Amino acid sequence: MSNLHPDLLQRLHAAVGDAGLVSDSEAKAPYETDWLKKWTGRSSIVVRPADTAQTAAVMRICHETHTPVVTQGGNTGMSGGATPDSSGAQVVLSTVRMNAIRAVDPLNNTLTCEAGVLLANIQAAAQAAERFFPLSLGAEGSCTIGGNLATNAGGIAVLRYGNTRELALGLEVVLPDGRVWNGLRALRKDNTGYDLRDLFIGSEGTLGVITAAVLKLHPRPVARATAWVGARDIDALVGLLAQLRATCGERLVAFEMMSAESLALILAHVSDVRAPLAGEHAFHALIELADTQDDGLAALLEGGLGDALEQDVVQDVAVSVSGAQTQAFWKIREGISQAQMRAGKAVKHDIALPISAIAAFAHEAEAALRVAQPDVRIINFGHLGDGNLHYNVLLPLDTTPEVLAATTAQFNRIVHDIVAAANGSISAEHGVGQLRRDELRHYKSEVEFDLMMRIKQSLDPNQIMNPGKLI
Ligand code: FAD
Ligand code: 2HG
Ligand code: ZN
Repeated sequence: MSNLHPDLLQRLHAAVGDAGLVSDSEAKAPYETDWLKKWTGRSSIVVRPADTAQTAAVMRICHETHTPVVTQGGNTGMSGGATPDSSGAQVVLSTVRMNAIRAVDPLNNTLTCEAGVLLANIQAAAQAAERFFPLSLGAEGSCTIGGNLATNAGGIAVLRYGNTRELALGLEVVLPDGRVWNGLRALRKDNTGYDLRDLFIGSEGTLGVITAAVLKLHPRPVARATAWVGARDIDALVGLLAQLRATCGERLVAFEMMSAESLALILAHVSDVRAPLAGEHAFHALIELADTQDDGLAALLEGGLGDALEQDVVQDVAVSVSGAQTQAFWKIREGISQAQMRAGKAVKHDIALPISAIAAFAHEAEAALRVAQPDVRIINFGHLGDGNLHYNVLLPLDTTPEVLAATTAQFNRIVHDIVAAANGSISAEHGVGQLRRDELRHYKSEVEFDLMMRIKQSLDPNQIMNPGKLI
């Protein structure tokens, strides 16, 4: 702890007590490595405030002592945003102890909670009140709502309900200097000036610490119909998506896509999963409809997919006939991150494009990558319904850090240039973090970057919030 300001430890201890400090190296270790095991840093100390007042006290101290702070929720992020650097000078501020659901208001359809509440616990609290909180992602048992807000997480139901941003009404934020902004308003309309809430959503811990939020609840769907389909190419799936949107409207909740190579990877590396269709197909989709009443939802899906089969848009369809089969389909989809970790080192691209540009992108990117490396292993999957592809490239497990860095730089340029030319985004849902920080600088216009820098400078003049990330 040699880099610590002389009286920092004593002041932090006074602010959060014994239960709020982790200083032992072994106990700190889990906070210093990310879920992917891609980044490892070294913190000076881990601080775990119990509430907003303690968070404010910690931030005041860090502001006064110019101590850098890395906020961490569930540590499931995929861009290295919550990992401290290797200097040993950064404090990790963990929100794990701020885990209270403060209120559920079924009449207003809102839930107010602290930032460290696990996403799965919010879903359960909504369900207990006969309501529905639609944010859903593979890490929902470990990620926190604070992390979801800070990354503006997407997941599998964006098509119907939007990103985390669309699910938040109000925020409470501790600013870098320790002041508390109480924006915990449970309003659907509030045009009282600049939208500070939306500034903090997606700011990845670089502008302040989100300590609490008011979330929107939705009516609870009671009917669900799920299917797995196989198609010849991604173009066909884009066509099917348009057809199902037209016929199913708001009832189409999820349209997830994966290539044959992605499916093969999951089948090889995840236990207790089976191929959902008998034949071979170049592309697969997992499709789900849901509604608050069951007025023939399964028939609607079967009808739509039957038409697609007849028109030869898709070549095979399995409509789930039981809860167990539905779960089995989703287990395949949710195994993809684990499978990639087990099989190799992934160069991850988290891109968004207009859905109409997806097929052309996939063809162009594959051709360009194959010119660079003929046997390249493309793991193309993602949230096709939102135009969000995880267009990853898998390298062997024994790839050295030097080769990984060089290949990442080369493949980033190829993939991101094609994305930029189509007016897409190089950072769709996982956040920029440290993974895409330099890429962001490369692709943001001078004007956009300048505006971001001015915002950062005015909120965090001492540059203590998550240095080295995002900006
Ligand atoms: P962390 O990893 O702890 O932090 C992420 C970022 O948010 C960091 O920059 C951190 O500094 C900041 N932060 C955290 N809490 C706060 C706070 N209270 N105030 C201010 N800043 C804060 N993401 C998707 O979008 N869609 C998916 O489908 C998806 N699937 C996933 C599947 C798996 C198996 C895994 C492991 C991850 C997946 N993710 C997905 C990524 C990840 O779960 C999300 O980014 C999630 O929102 C991170 O939440 P967290 O609490 O773990 O945040
Ligand atoms: C998903 O959609 C997640 O499954 C993880 O966003 C993506 O592993 C990845 O690259
Ligand atoms: Zn995703």
